[in-house]
Amino acid sequence: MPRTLIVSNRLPTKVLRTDEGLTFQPSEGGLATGLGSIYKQGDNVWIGWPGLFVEDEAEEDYIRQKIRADNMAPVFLTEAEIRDFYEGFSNSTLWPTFHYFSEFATYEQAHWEAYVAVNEKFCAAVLAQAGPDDTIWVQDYQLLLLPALLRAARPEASIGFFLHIPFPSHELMRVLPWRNELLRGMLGADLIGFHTFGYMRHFLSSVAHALGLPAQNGRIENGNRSVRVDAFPMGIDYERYAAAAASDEAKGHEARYREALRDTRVILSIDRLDYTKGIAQRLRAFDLLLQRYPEWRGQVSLIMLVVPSRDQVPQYASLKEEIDELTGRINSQYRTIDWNPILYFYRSLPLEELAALFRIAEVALVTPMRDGMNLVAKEYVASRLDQQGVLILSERAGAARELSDAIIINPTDMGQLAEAMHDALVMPKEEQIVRMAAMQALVKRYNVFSWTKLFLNQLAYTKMKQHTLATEMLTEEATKQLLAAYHTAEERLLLLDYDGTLMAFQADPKRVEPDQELRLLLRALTDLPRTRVVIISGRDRHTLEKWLGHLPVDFIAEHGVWLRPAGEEWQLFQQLRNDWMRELRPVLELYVARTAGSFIEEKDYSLVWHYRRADAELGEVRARELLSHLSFMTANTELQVMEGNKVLEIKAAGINKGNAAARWLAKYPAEFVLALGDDRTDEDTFRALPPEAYSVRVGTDARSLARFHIAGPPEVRQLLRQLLA
Ligand code: GDG
Repeated sequence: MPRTLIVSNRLPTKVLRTDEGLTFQPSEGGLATGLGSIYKQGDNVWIGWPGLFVEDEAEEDYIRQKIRADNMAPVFLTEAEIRDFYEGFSNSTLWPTFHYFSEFATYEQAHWEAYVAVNEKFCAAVLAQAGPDDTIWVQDYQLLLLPALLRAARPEASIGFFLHIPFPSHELMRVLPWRNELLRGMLGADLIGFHTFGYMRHFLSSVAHALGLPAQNGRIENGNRSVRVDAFPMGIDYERYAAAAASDEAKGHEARYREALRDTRVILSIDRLDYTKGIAQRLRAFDLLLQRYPEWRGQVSLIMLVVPSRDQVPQYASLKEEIDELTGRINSQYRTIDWNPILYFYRSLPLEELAALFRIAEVALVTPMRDGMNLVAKEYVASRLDQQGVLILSERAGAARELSDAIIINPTDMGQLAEAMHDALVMPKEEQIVRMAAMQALVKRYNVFSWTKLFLNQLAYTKMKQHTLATEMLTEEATKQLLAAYHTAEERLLLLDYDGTLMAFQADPKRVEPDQELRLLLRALTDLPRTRVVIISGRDRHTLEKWLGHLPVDFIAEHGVWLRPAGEEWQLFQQLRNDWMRELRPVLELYVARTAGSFIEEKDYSLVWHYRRADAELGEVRARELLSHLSFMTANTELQVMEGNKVLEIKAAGINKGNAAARWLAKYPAEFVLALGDDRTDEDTFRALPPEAYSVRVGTDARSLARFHIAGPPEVRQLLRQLLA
């Protein structure tokens, strides 16, 4: 029975060292709740760090045993690993970079090495548990390398990855010396999830720029696997927050607060201490509110809960000082004997007190500079049982993509933020209710349980799709069968595509002249008895003739426009026209003018626009544009537009390698047929072949009509050499 394994840096339980020894506290984080129903089931397990340094093996064993009953398995980190992997690379390199605070990022080789080592450590811990068909769901930025490490060891496993923080623009990503390794690490997964479409777009763009892998419809072709990328905005356990807000305990706390505050109105903010949260900016905006609208003095208090975090890191310590100082200044400036502008708490509170704060706050300020999602915004919404209250939300929190009924602000625009607070305080109740009701419906429906289900279902679906679309690898065993069929056959036909199959791609298509090795190989193949070797290519006949004409091979050129059996003259497949070129060439020229690096190739009966050398992303965009432009211009004509590998080709409809291959087979029937090709145009060949033919797709994209696939031109040559043996 396949299992589901959850892997995250921290376990959903906190182990603390107290005077009474080690204590275990279940964590109430959103993720722990959301995945609770998954990891606690059957043999499933959650693997992660228990969150403290453990001195000896006896303690390790104790922890391991204690949490095993709750379906958890620990990964222990040394003090050096905590420093270099956790505080170092994770929190001082990735965290600032991914949140657009590059100026705070450090680039320490030693931290990187620790990051690699700890990801390997996690990999070993997962492998100790995982079977070949298990589903493994890796969480967050501390484990970006883990999917690929797992993939190498468990090629068949279903691996999901979810990033809880933003994925930044490639302009930030590219600053990291280890960007390619990080991206490749993530691509080990079958499904990669982000909170928003924006993060997903940034990721796809990074992958295209840094690794040169294109994506279509959120699918990246990576090696022999296609990786799905999608947005899964994480939700909360709505009922839990609604119930907490409705509890007698919360009501009791609220009554006490109300008594102390009398009729002062409350604006609330809750964050972990972090420079990404915009805490200081928020304080300045509150100061501005009191300056611009003196009538609020004595009337409104900001309750600011800051949860201690990472205070060993220098930036966090100085941020703490800044907040202390600002709060002190504002309070001392405006305070009266019976009113405090800011009620500042630097600690964490139990859930019921949090619920009481949510209840009492007429306005919630969630104004981070950057935030992957921000669950506090959703928790506030779930806690507003009377449907009143106003959420002020930063446009740079992932939550803003969903909660469009909040007052959305730019957190650096202090004036806008001050006005938003004023507007919120004077917003009519009816409007508050309309907005809050809409947000509640959304937060309730897209909750953390539906998030979990959606991700895991999508992962299962992605895996299933991979299986149904993928061709089988041409294994040693399959090669043996192929060779046996080849040796016993009376007549043998080899249909060989040229570019990408016999020769690797070059930036300049004119540079792909056959090398000595290939010429000798083809010569030897044509010397074989009862064997026809056909070069079936999209290239023009002149080039093929120049490069290979001296060999006794057959040619199918321009995707089947021209045919030439060895030793004979070129023949047209059928009568064709090319007067359309005059009209369409200027269109292609327009795209060349607009797309540096692209160019036109003119053949006898077709026109090709090449964009391999253009900027990867721009090339893809222009190709889409040109395709729709051309489909409009070629509607109701005899022409068709074909997409190849970084090319678009316009040619007569009905001319394709498949029709040419079929004709060839009719004329020269063979018992053994081997067809090798690497792109979409070769799929026509594969489709035209009888089922027993050996069709082999070359290259990293394994989705094909071919029966088998093989890695690349070197493997193709090796296979062909085996025919000579
Ligand atoms: C990452 C991303 C993304 C806070 N103070 C207290 C307390 N909390 C709880 C809140 C909330 C959680 O902590 C913080 O929510 P975040 O959304 O900031 O989550 P993180 O895990 O820190 O951050 C973030 C998230 O992952 C999920 O993908 O939204 O963008 O950075 O649940 O209520 N809880 C209690 N006392 C407190 O004093 N009990």
